[in-house]
Order: sequence, then structure tokens, then C-alpha cells
Amino acid sequence: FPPEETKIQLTGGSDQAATVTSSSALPSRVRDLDCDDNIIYFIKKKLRVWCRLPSGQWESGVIQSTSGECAFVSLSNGNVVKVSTVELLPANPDILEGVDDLIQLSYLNEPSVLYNLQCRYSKDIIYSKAGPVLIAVNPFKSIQMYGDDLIAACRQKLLDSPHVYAIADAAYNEMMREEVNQSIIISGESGAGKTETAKVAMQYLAALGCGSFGIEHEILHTNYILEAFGNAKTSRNDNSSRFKSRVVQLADGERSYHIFYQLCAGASTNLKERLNLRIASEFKYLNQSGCLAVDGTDDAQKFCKLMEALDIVHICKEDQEHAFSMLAAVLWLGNISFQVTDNENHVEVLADEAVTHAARLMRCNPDELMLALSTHKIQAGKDRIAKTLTLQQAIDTRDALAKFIYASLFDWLVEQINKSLEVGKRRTGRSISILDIYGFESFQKNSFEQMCINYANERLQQHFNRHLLKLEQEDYELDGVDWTKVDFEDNQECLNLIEKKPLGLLSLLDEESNFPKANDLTFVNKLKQHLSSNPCLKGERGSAFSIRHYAGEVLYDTNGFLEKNRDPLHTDSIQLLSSCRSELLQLFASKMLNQSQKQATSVGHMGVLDFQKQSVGTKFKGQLFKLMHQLESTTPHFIRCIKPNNKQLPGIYEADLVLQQLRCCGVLEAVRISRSGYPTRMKHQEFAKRYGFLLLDASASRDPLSVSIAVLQQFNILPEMYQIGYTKVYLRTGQIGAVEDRRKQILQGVLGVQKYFRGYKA
Ligand code: AD9
Ligand code: MG
Repeated sequence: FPPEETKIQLTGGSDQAATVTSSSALPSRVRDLDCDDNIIYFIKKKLRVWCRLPSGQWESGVIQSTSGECAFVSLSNGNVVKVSTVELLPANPDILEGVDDLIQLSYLNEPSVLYNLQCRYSKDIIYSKAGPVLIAVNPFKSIQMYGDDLIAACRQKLLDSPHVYAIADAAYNEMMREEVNQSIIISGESGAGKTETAKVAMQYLAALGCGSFGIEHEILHTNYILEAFGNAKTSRNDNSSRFKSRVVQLADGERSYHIFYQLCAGASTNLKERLNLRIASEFKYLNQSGCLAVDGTDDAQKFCKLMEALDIVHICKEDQEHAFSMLAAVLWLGNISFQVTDNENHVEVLADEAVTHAARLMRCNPDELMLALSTHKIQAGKDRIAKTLTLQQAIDTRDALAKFIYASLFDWLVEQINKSLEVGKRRTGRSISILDIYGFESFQKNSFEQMCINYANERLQQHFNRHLLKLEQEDYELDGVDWTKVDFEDNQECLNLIEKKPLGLLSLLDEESNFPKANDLTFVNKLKQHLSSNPCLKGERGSAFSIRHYAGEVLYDTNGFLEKNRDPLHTDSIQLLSSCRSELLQLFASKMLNQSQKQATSVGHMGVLDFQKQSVGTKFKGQLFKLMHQLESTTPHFIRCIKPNNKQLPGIYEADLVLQQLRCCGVLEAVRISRSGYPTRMKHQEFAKRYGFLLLDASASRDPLSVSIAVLQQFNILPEMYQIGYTKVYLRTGQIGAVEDRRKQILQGVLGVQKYFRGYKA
């Protein structure tokens, strides 16, 4: 039983557990331990094994004896259990306990991977590598892994264990060396630590720019602002990066964006007066969820810090005040109420202080505001007439306006920050993008929002697959390198289900959203009718359906899908905003009109611009495509964040939860590929240019390929440790180190550059 040549593939764990993800994703288990020889070997050597107990938990132990298909295993706690031999997997030797990179493990089964991460986690080492991927396990407490000393160590290449700093450093160096834009793609579930990880990466990159106009200082403060306006407390994460629909509707126990509470709690008396502000509990948009505070958070103090951050990134006082007025306007809009005037549920706006304050903050006429919230102008022949809205329509109109103002404010703020950061800065045209994007979500009840989130993650997963798996494999094959094909999951089918035209989920949703008589039930029936041949769709009872995502099956309730997909912002509202004297609102309105100008049609005598609105789903898809397009022109670096428990508490490592996440994000597959392959590869020209001068036997006429071979031979790299492709040299893990060290020594003059620089001239 040769330990290094493990025949054991990554296992799917139990068959039940494998249903978490599509079973085809998981390589079938090769049961080495079925073989008597192996059992005997293990008994003889008293080697440790992993043993799955009836509870499903893996425990380590030593095989004492076997009887038929069963084995008696002595567990570490002294108990002896009888288990079927198929429930056994080899454990790694002690010397491999807690290795930095999972690819170093001799046995790559799931319990070994889980144990390795747990072992590190218990020592507060939250970072590990899985081949090219960095794994970050959320510590839920502050740990001593950051700061100037560590940054300096990383810059000097003295930090030899996995770290976000090292990823950021690699991205920076590659950008400088290859002149290619880079991206750091951070993914994981809600609360797994993506945003914190992104901040750590920014901290490192900012430190690299040390001294250049103090821009690093400003950049780090942008996080503060973006979080205040973009994050909220949810049931899964007290500081969750969120969608803007949260402004008007909250689930019990959750909050809207932090900024609202910060403003209400922290504004000075003067500012409060100018904005007609009250305490948070007096605003309906904030008090509907029964949750106004976050444990351990002082909103008033956070507001002071926010103002500081706004100053640091040079958002002028006047603009700050404008932004705050918009927030107050949103809050007062939420307090506007309606009274029903007839038995058809038509309404008019209750003319109270909410209207007065909202209108004052928006700098518009209160009557016009009331009209825009209670009527809808429609085309009747040649005329445009005002039609009174029903209660629900009026509420939707008001909420849509509030959401639009908030979303536009957020975009504007980002724009201001970017402008401020660019002033006077030398631009190289090269960039490192950090993508912190909401992770896969599967709740008891999943709606349109979850569908959008999971769709985005499905696309990102494909990007990950493509880069780490597909390209890897293709690279070998194209270059004539012998490499056993590795099967991997492709999620194209699921993407087709969602985005194919004209028969995909989003298209059908748009069709139904525009069809007056359609409802959520007709939508789900359409799905079943047209898409049932796609294996990723599963019809469910009533108005529900399930999608088999790469990360698992999710049950969606279509209740409200159509409404959420329609962009409820009326032309009347945009018109109202154009008429406001608030410069910001005018700007927001004109941006909206410009965006849709292509499709805009002028409708004659009333001078009203009617603009074609994209549905929310289609807009989301467009934005996602743009993002993917941007990412595709960069060299990606992947970080996978793992949430070790759902309680948001330190020190708790729930193996099942971790395992499910590892499986979902393709980490285990990536390890397997990296290990079975040749992770280091270089073009012959590059290799020859970099190392050719080390050749002792220099002959000027050699071609790059021969130089590569000569270098490898000179350094006694064993034949099984490398392969020569048509265009590149491929090296097994760790092989490049010796050559690189030698090169460094020479370049640093230890051995004298002159003496050796007589070989190959690139
Ligand atoms: V969401 O999809 O936006 O809901 P994220 O972004 O994945 O989610 P976040 O970064 O906000 O999660 O992390 C959640 C919480 O975990 C943080 O508020 C911290 O309390 C905690 N955390 C995460 N990473 C670290 C860390 N490296 N050190 C200390 C951490 N605490
Ligand atoms: Mg986040």
C-alpha cells in the first residue's frame, strides 16, 4: 500500500450526503480498503484510519482485527467499535497534521481535509491553501494575523504560510510583471467572511502604495462609507452586504442599511432639525421588523466615524448634507400613508407631516408629490389622463420611489469616492479588482432575491470551474502533455435553465410580468411546461419549483416573483424627481432617463417622456454579464471563505457545515487537480530566459526547448517530476524551488553574476 501513490479519490462521503450537490460532481469512491491486503497492511502497521460512525461522524482510530466485511476499530477515546470496512478511510500520518496546503496530504479523503482545517483552526490559523485556492475559515473573533509587521514580512517573502496578504502580493507582482489586470474573487456563504477578507486584501495593497499621496489611507476609509450605506443586519450576519430592496421591506429581526440608524442616532441637534429627523423607531421603514439595534454596536459613535471617513475621502460638507437629506427624505416617504376613497380601493395621500417633510427635503411641491404617489398618467387615444391608483399600487409606487432614491444615492456616493481618489493620482492603467460578492443562499423560504443571488453564484462558479479546471486540463492536452482526464462538474445546464432565450427562466418571467392576466401560478406552470426537460428544474407542488444548483437543490416560492421582477418605478415618479429643486434628485432622474434613452419614445403633446423599462431580472443579468466580461480579461485569484458555524461564534467548528461548503465551492476538486498535475508551468522561452544563464555548459545556438531540458537535467530534476510540452515546461509541486533559489543567489551576487552569465542569450 504505497502511501504516496494514493488510489483513494476524494470521496462523496455518504451517499445521502452526496445529494447535497449533484452526485455527478463527486468522483465515485474507490474503496481501497475493501481490499484485504490493505486491511492487513493497516492492521499490521497499526496505522490510523478514519472510521465513519453510525451518526455519520468521522472519528480516527486503529484497526484491531477484521471479520468478513467488518472491522473492529479502537477509537482515540478508547472505545472499540465494529464497522463495515467500507466505512473506513486511511488517515494521514501524524507528520502531516495541519499542513499548509491540502495538496500535501497523502490521503485526500474528506475526513482528512476536514480534520486538517480543523486542526489549524483550533490554533487560530484560519488560512490554508487548496492548490491555487486560498481557504479562509471565519474565526468570529479578532486574531493576531494582521498588521504592519506581517505586511512587511509578506513583502519580503518571509511569510511562508497561506495568507490573504500573500494572495494580494501575488496579484500585485503579477500585475507589475505581466502587465495584466488582476482580480481577487472572494466567495462564500453569507457571513463566511468575504467582506472582512476583502478589507484585509485592501489593507495590504494600500500598504504597498505607501507614501503615494496618502491614498491608501483614503482607500481604507471608503470601506467605512460603503459598509454604512451598503450593509445591514440580517439573520445570518450582523454586517451583511445587501440588496437595495431592503430599504422598504424587512424581515423580522433584521435591519435596513446601517446608515439610517447611524444618522438617526448620531446626527447633531442642528442637523436633526435641518432634516426633520426623529429617532429610528418613529420611521415605518425602520420599525417594521422589531429590530432597531445590533448587539455591541453603537450607532451614534459609528455616525461620527462615518463623518470622519467622508471628510477623509473629500466628500465636501455640502455634499454630505445633500446625502443626509436624501436619507431623511427616504425615511419620511416611508411614513406617507394613504386613505381609500371608494369601494374600488382607490386612494388619496393623507396630507400629513410626512408629506410636508418629504417634499421639503426633496425640494418639490407637496401637491405634486401627493399626485405622483396616488395617480398614474396613461395614454387614452391622443390624450394623457390621470388614473387614480389602488392602495397596493400607491404603496408600491411610494416604495419604488424610495428604493430608487436610495440606490441612486449609493451609486452617486461610489462615483464621488472614485472621483476623489483619482484627483491628482498617477494612473498606470493597470488594476487589481477585488470582488466581494454575496454567497449562495438557501433558506427555508426562497424568493426572487435568492434566485438572483444564486444565479450570480452559478456564473461565478462557472468562471471558477473554467479557470481552475477546464483551462487547466485543456492546457495540458493542447500542449501534448500526458495527463489523465479529470471529470468535473459543469454547470452550463443550470445556467441555460435560467438565462437561455427565449425559453429560459428569466425570459419566461419577463413574458409573464408583461402579461396583464398572468400571476405567479401561471408563471410556474409555464416553467414546468417549457423547461421540464432541463434536469436542473424540478417542479414542485403549487406555485413552487426547485433548481438543482451546483451547490445544492433550492426550493423557490414564486409568490411575488412577477411583482418583484417588474420595475415598479413609474414615469410619473421620474417626472416628479426632474421637477424637484434638489440637485441630486434632478441628477438621479436625468441618469435614469439617459440610461433608457435608446428605447425612449417621445409621446407628443404632453411632453412626457415614456421610457422603456428593463425588468429587474433582465437588468441583473445584464450587470452580471458585464461583470463576467470584466473578470474574463483579468488573471483571477480565488479565495473561498468558509463559515464554521451558523451561530457567528468563535471556537465552534461544525464539520458537516464545513464539508458542505467545501464541496459546494469546488475546493476539493481543485486540490485533486493541482496535485495530480503539474502546478508550475512556464513557456520554454520564458523558462530559458529566466534560467538559461545558469547553465554551466553554455552553447549559444540552443533553442529554448533544449535549454529548458538542459536546465532541468543540470538540476537533477527527476523525469517523473516534470513534463516537456510543445510550448511549456510542466513541473510538479515544489520542483521550481531549487532552480529559483539558485537564480536568486546568483542575481544577488553571491556567486557573481558575471561568471555565470555566459550561457543562453534570450
Ligand atoms: V454577506 O454574504 O455580506 O452576508 P460576508 O461578507 O461573507 O457575509 P463578513 O465578511 O461580513 O461576511 O463576516 C461576517 C462576520 O464574521 C464579521 O462581521 C466578523 O465579525 C467575522 N469575521 C469574518 N472574517 C473575519 C476575520 N478574518 N477576522 C475576524 C472575522 N473576524
Ligand atoms: Mg459581505
